[in-house]
Order: sequence, then structure tokens, then C-alpha cells
Amino acid sequence: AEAEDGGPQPEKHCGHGRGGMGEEVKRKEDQRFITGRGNYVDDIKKPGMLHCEIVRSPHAHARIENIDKSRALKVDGVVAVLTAEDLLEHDLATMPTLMDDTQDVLVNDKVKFQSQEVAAVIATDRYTAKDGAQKVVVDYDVLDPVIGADKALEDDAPVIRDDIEGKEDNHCLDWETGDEEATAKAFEEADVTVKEDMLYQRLHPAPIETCGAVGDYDPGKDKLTVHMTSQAPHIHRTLFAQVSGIPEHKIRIVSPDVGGGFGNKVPIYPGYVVAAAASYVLEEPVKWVEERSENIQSTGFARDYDMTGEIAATEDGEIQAVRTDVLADHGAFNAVAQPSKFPAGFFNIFTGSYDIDTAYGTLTAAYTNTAPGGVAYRCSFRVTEAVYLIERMVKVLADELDMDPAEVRRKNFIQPEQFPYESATGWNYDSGDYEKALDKALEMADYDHYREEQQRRIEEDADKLLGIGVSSFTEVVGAGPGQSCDIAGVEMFDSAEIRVHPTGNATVRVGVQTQGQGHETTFAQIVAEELGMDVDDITVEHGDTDTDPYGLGTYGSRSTPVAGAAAAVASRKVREKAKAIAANELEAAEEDIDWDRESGQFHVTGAPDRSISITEIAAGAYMNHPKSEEPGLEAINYYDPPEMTYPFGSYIVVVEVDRETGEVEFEKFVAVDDCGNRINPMIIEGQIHGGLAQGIGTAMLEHVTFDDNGNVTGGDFMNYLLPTSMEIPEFETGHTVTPSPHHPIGAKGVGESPTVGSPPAIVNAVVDAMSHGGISHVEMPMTPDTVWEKLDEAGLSM
Ligand code: MCN
Ligand code: CUN
Repeated sequence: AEAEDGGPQPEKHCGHGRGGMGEEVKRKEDQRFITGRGNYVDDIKKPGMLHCEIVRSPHAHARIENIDKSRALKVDGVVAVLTAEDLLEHDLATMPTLMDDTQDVLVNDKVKFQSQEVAAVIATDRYTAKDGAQKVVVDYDVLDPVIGADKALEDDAPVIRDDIEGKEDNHCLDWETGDEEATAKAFEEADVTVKEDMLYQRLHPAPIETCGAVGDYDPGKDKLTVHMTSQAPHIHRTLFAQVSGIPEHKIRIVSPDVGGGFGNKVPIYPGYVVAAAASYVLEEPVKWVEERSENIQSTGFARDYDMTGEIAATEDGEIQAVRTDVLADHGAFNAVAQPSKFPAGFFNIFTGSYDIDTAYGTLTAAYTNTAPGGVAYRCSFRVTEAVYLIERMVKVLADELDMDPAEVRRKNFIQPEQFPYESATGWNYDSGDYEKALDKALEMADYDHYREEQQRRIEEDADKLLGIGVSSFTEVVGAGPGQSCDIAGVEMFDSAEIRVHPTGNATVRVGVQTQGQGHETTFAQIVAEELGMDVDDITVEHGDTDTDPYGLGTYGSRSTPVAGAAAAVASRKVREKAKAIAANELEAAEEDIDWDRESGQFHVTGAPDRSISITEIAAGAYMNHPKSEEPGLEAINYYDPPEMTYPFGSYIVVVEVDRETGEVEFEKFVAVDDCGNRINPMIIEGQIHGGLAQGIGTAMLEHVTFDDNGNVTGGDFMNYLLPTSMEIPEFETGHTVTPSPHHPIGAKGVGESPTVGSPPAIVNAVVDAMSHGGISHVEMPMTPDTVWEKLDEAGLSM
């Protein structure tokens, strides 16, 4: 049975046994990963390869008065020391950020954040480069640092961006959405209004592999090859061409195996440019791989949204309006990784899963003396912040009205028949069934039981309080329609190319780049499903701009919604051609050939016995091709999505809060996700587990902090706390399936849902444990001391 759009129907096709849609195919890529045969940037070794170490500023705000290279150059094995002056000669001193700001590759005049790149030492090995770097003498004139967006906007704050002509303050941008007047009116007339301030703290994506690159300029071919940790090789090639003036066809970007990205590897960093520029200047390969602390201190951070949320509602809990105001810290450069027309990303989606008539949001962003931010971290372009805001506010409202938070949600959900649904801020939700997901989660969590248990503990004055947190989030992923979404001007389509070879197997090349999401498996499954091939007969390639079709890369959970669609459409093109070949082989008319999804065979209408497989057709395409067709069997598709997809879910978290220590323990963690039709349920579950762990890190542990001098005090893993297996509870996952109506296989993205959806569920749970004491909010990360203070404030501490 086919869905109307020709795609498979939800979940009905599990198990044609060929590894198509819905099958738990084991990850093809894991063979090399678990046997130590992965090939990461730092595994690349080239003859004559030099190594690069970057000299970084110890100060957050300082003018460079002099750089003395002489002692460094005397170190045996040091080949060169590069500064801004050297790069200026080649016109490589600055680079554009993804938001059209200009960032120094090496500081030309003024340092704007601690650990900013000041000079690069190139040497025969890494240790010599490091020795050399320690001998570069830089004289700084230290300036007052500006830390904190609020301080940055004070009248007498030192101006950070005096490189921008006429700039006399630290204001970066203003943004607004929705209807101010109508929202104000709704608030004036409402029975009940609630308001809460909340900080979504600065986070770091912290992939296991840090960023790195090997630049290799070949003067013979006049070609620059850069192996780099990139989530978006093609757009990086385009930007490299624009920065360097080297023609784009003379640049090859290869992103080999990538050890986690999580958004960290979307931007271009100075280190990449330095490695490439050094190779260009020295005509030898140059490797740069940063250390852990360099990764945390200088590559893009995420969040840092200081938000105020407000809800206007009726007495019985019907939400009438939402309002929010945000103060955003963008760091020293506006380098946020968002589609260029969305300075606040997709934060507009702060009306969440609810049918709300009117909404209004404003945002002010400031420059500060901190590393450029807003890169993204499993975030769907600021949806994380939006979901946190609305899901926290619904809990605040529920407490104000003394209603059950699950009931308040149920009362306000957009109903299934309202889709496609246009939100108050103008976003078009494709499909959803929020109540179904919530009901499933409530049942899995044994919600009523825990509510009773919670009450019992309060009555018995127990040492450990129980809290139950709910989050019914809506995500928006799959950027995006070229008309509204672009990165650095390039529309956000994506691509897939399929070549079926004469012996019946196929190579699939995609424009997205896996960093651990399992694309080599799931893209093969899409093609297997659509062509009736065996998944083992399909190889997926990605990450090489010389061979792969142009694509915008992997982030914003866009691979399935966009490149996944391209893979399905390209497969169907191949299928159409296969029909002509089948007709020729079976001596029938092309109109009389049907394809049977179940068996994967092409057969003559009404005569299932007269059938032929894709393998036989492949042979026919090369050995006996019909004269009406070109030989060969391949197709390519560049897919411009008509809309984004809106995955959703309901998460329920039960915590125990220790009244004596403020410690929080997870008692139960239920995650019900809906990402439309599912390609590989096992991979989805892995994505959910990983993302929930990161949500726990966010809620409980992680925060990039600074002192008043601009020193990064959370700049290593001693101080920036990641969750380990000790902090991660057992997850109970479930799913519902609400296909996307516009996606060729009805799939939505899922990679970011758990990180987006879980922090508010966790915070809601901890707040819930103390709400009978009048607590309405606890800031993240909810460390024991933070929680204990709240317990104490509520008179609940012991
Ligand atoms: N999938 C599926 N069925 C669906 C939807 C997705 O089987 N209906 C599968 C996909 O085929 C893919 C995986 O789930 O193998 C994730 O797909 P998708 O939601 O399309 O997300 P992307 O592949 O675009 O991955 C990006 C997303 C983001 S933005 C971050 S950040 C993140 C994440 O994925 N970074 C990760 N998950 C990560 N997982 C790992 N291991 N490493 C990272 O760096
Ligand atoms: Cu928002 S982090 Mo992912 O998009 O690479």
C-alpha cells in the first residue's frame, strides 16, 4: 500500500527484510568505528606535513602593541610565525562570519575575547610548534573587559567593536515578532497573568573530537585541499573561495569521519583558515588540531539568552497570549549560526504546541568580550530557548491556577484537525497530535501514582520530596525553503545522487555530512525502500566537495527533512527509468509495468509472474538499454523543501529532591517522540538517548562562566561539567507516528528533539517538588547548592 504521495505508509513496511524503512538495521559505519579504523582529521598524515599551534590572548580586551617573533623563530624546527601582518599581505587577515560580521583570523589590532587567536607558529612537529608558541612575545595594552550583556549596554561601557565605523556602543541587534498591541490588550483584559525571568545559560557543545584541519596547497595543480571537521563542507568551500580569492573549483573540502559536531562544527574558525593559509604560503601541508580547552574557550558557544516570559490566561487555564523579552549575549562578533534572515533563529516558535491567539516577542543582543556565540548546540536554531520559555511558563501558570500542568497543556493544545496550523507568529506547522503523545507519556510514567506519592511525602514531611515535570514540546526542523532560508546567501536545499552499477549495487552521495547520526545506514535504507534493493548493496558517501552534490550540511536536524527527501525523490527518478528498462526486458509497454513495494519487483500489470528485480534491471541499463533511453541508471535530486517539519513529543520526568543536600535524583524519565515516519527506530532511540543526556547536562551541570576580568572560569572539563553515566538514569522511550504531509516519505527530523524538549521537563520537575513552598523557578544548572537555596527559601530545607 502506498500513501497518496507515493511514499510508504507509517510503520506498515517494517520488514520486507531488505533493510528498508522502519527496520532496525545495524549501523554500517560502526564496523570501522568499533574496530578503531575510523579516519578523523587528526589521523591524516601527509608527507612533509607541518604542524600549527595558535598563540592566544590571555586577556579578554587588549590592544596589541607589538609582537616579537624572533625568539620563536630560533627554536629548532620552527618554520614560520604568522601574524595578522603576514596574512594581510595575502588578503587573508579577516573572514566573514555566518551572520555577515567580519572576524579577524589573527588579531590585527585589538583582542576582543580571552583565547582569541593572535599568532600561529608552524613547525615540523606539534611539540616544537608549542615550544615556539611559548616564545612569541606579545605586548598588550590591557583594556577594561565587558562581561555580561547587561553591563555591555550600560552607557559608560567600553566600546568593543570600534572596528565598525561609527560604532559607539555595544549594541548588536534588535529583533521583534508578533503583534505588540493585540498582545498588550490581551494582557490588560486577562483574568490571570504570570511572569518569570529565566536565564538559558551559556553552553558549549563539547564534541569528543575538537576542531581541526589539514590544509594542503598543491602548487603543481594550483589546488587547495582542506580536510576539516566540518558539518557543512560545501558552504565552507564557498566561504573559503570568497575569503581567499582562490576559485571555488580549485578548492576541495573533505570532512572525513567527524567525532561529534552538535553544532560546534558549523561555523568557520580562524584555525581552519590559518592551516589553509599557512599551507598556501609555505607550500607544504599544515595540520592544526586544537586542544580541549581551546575548543571550550574559543569556539562558538550556545544559548546565553536572558529571557522574561509572560502568559495571559483565563481563570480556567486557557492561554490567550504569550509575551517575551530577551537579552542576548552574542560575544565579540555576530557569528550566530542561523539562516541569515533569522537573527534570533527560529525563536519565533515560542507559542509552542498551543493554540494561542496572540503573541509578541522582542530581543536585544549585545557584544561582549567573550568568544562569539549562538553557534548552536543541538538546538534547531534557538528553538531550544523558545521551548524552554513556553514549557516553563505553562508550569508557572499551572501553579498559579493550582491546576495540573498536564491538564493545562491538554486544554491548550493545537488539535489534530487544525493542521496545517499557522501560529500567532506566522509559522506553518505541518502536522501534530499532541494529546496522543502526552497521553502515552502519562501512561508510561504512571503519572497518577506519582502524584499521589508526591502528596503522601508532603503530608508525611518526608526527607525527600518528589517532583513531576512535563514538557510537551514542538520542534521545527528541516531548514529550509530556499525562499526564506539561506546560509551566507546560499539557499538551504539539499541533494542526493544515486548511481546504480551494472552488477546491481549502488553508490549514493548526499550533500549532508554525518557526525555520528548514522547517515551511512539510514540514507541507504531510504534508497533500499524506494528501489527494492537490499540495504547491504548500497554505499553512502558524503563529506567530499569534489565528488558529492552541493548541499548545505547537517545541523538543525535537517538531513532527514531535506536530504532524506532528496534521496527519496532521486530513488523515484531511478524507479521511473527502471520501468522503461523493465518494459524492454519483459517485452511489455512501459505503462503496463508496476512496481511492488513489498517484493521490490517490477512486473507486468496483472501478471505478477512476469517480474524482474532491480538487479536485473541494472544489468539491462548497461548491457541492453532500450533505444528510447540513455544507457546507465542514475539520478540526482536537489530538494527545496516546501515547508519545514514539526516533530514533537512529551517528556515526563520524576525527581527526588533531597531536602538536606539539595541533590536531585531521577526516579523516572519518559520520552515519547513523534518524528513522523521512522527510518530506523534503533538509530532514533540512540539519538534520543544522547540528546536526553545532553538535556540533563544542560539542566543539571553545564555553564560556561567568566570572572570580571573576562577569564573563562568554565573553560576545561574540570570546571565545565559534562554528565557521565553516573548522572544518566534509565530512559523509557516511546513513540507516536504523525507523518509529515509534505515530505516524500512522511519523515520529520529528530536529532535535536531530546535536547530541545528535556531541559524544561527536568526544571519543571525540580520546581514541582518545591511548588507547595511557593517556588516558581530554579535557574539552570540546578546544582545542589542552587537547589538547596531554593529549598531554604521555601522553608523546606533540613
Ligand atoms: N532518523 C530516522 N527517522 C526519522 C528521522 C531521523 O531514522 N524520521 C534518523 C536519520 O536518518 C539520522 C538520524 O535519525 O540517521 C538523525 O536524523 P535527523 O533528525 O535528520 O538529524 P541530522 O541527521 O540532520 O543530524 C543533526 C542533529 C543535530 S542538528 C545535532 S546538533 C546532533 C544530532 O543530530 N549532533 C549529533 N545528533 C547527533 N548525534 C551524534 N552521534 N553526533 C552528533 O554530533
Ligand atoms: Cu543547532 S546544533 Mo545542530 O544544528 O548542528
